[in-house]
Amino acid sequence: MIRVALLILSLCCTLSHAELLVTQATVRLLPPGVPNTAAYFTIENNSQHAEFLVGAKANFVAKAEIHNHIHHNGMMKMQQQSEVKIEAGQTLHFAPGGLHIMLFGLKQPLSENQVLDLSVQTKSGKNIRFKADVKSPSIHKHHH
Ligand SMILES: [Cu+2]
Repeated sequence: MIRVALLILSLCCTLSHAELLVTQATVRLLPPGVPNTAAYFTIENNSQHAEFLVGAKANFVAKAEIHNHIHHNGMMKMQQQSEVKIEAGQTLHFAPGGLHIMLFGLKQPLSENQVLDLSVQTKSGKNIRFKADVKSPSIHKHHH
């Protein structure tokens, strides 16, 4: 009886306190025929230690990479990131003009409000799966 109660208790708390929590995930909707797009989200590190994002996956594209925008000779350029550090307790925003998941080679056209499955991988071996809504870009533009 006690063991069952403990099991339920531990299950509930594991689920409600995800160590790495992804929220507000979106994939940018681009005009038909544009093969590449990007995903944005907020990620919270609720653990007691730093985590490193080392990769991304999405089965609706040929390839997904973690990118950031850097200033180079007065120009904005995108660069693939081999790892992105998230400090313990830190919330990191993947947003237009900064960090993003670059999505190369869409396998099928996207439509507004479609829900897509994505995941990010950490150096510690975690695979964090999340859902992203397809949204038209609003105020900010993301140049490629
Ligand atoms: Cu990019």
